[in-house]
Amino acid sequence: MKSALITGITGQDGAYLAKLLLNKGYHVSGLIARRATPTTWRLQYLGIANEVDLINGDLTDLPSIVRAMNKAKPSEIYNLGAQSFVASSWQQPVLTAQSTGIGVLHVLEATRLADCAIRFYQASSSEMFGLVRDPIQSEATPFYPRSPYGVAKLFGHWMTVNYRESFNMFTCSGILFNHESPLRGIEFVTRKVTDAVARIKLGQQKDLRLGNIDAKRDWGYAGDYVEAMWLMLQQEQADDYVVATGRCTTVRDMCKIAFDYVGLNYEDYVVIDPAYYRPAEVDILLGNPAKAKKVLGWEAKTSLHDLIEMMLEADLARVRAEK
Ligand code: NAP
Ligand code: G4F
Repeated sequence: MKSALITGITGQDGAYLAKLLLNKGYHVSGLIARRATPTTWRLQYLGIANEVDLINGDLTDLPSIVRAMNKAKPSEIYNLGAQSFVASSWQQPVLTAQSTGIGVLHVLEATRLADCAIRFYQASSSEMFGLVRDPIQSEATPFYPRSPYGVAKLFGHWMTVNYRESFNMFTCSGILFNHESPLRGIEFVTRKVTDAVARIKLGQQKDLRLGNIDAKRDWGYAGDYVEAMWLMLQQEQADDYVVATGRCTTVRDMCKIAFDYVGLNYEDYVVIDPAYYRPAEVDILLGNPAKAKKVLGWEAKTSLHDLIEMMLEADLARVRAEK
């Protein structure tokens, strides 16, 4: 039986990936950081909380990762754990550098110490393109990060490449563009919008305060994207891949899709609040997933309309259940 260790198993992608791997017959372990309140709600939502082995540890604590590796004995490791909210990375740059950047090195080192044959996946990010150097970003596009988060991800990305080239390890970096789902954290813009639209529709909220609604993102569905992660580790050669839909939309138009779905006009509810502007913005991200399609046979299946509808239905159900 194949065995996988997932860091960040309590996050959006960790939960979907755990479900995918369980369905493929893997034994799945996950590194879980100690928190004061439970963090397994996503695993419960997907009905898999009792099917995975949760091992205590923290990305900033190398010995805990070494212990987790010894316990899980994985053939594949997926490093998804990170401080992943870009806006927070200006408020907590050191914590972000330690978990999102140095944390990658900890997991790579723990892998090298345990067994160089273990296959390693790193959750890299389109945020590394930042102030974009090409209108459509591919694996060949130079990086120009615009946030402490982007800088930390870039460190993790190059460490992943370096361990492949230095130690001949099977290390892959997935450069994933934004991907969302009903399990997305509430502070990210798509989920902030779908939660607010549900609350406004059901009479529990009056308006929706947003920052830069002219920003453009290439949004896909997390359930599609975890398949690309798994496919990368099943190839003969380790490599890096852009994972994206190849289409981008403004935050404004994404809001319109969400409000239209419940029969409301977004212009009546959206209030621009400069408190949500970022010190340095990434104005546009648009990925070219041609290599992932050619080599992995992967392509995004879910349209932005279908994704927003899926998220809205889940948020409408949640808000109704709160009543
Ligand atoms: P997420 O929902 O924010 O999940 C992050 C996970 O990391 C959570 O399980 C969190 O644990 C864990 N974590 C944070 N700090 C940790 C630490 N010090 N030690 C151990 N675990 C820690 O993020 P996501 O959307 O699933 O994204 C997964 C990965 O892909 C992240 O690395 C993210 O940066 C990257 N990424 C995401 C996207 C996207 O659009 N979603 C795009 C590109 C790259 P708690 O539950 O305890 O907080
Ligand atoms: O949803 P966001 O916070 O996602 P962002 O910053 O693009 O980062 C996400 O995608 C990255 C991949 O490119 C991941 F690596 C990262 O971990 C994360 O998952 O913001 C999207 C856009 C930004 O331009 C932001 O300025 O929406 C704009 N925005 C406008 N008003 C807002 C808001 N974002 C948030 N979170 N909240 C607002 O009120």
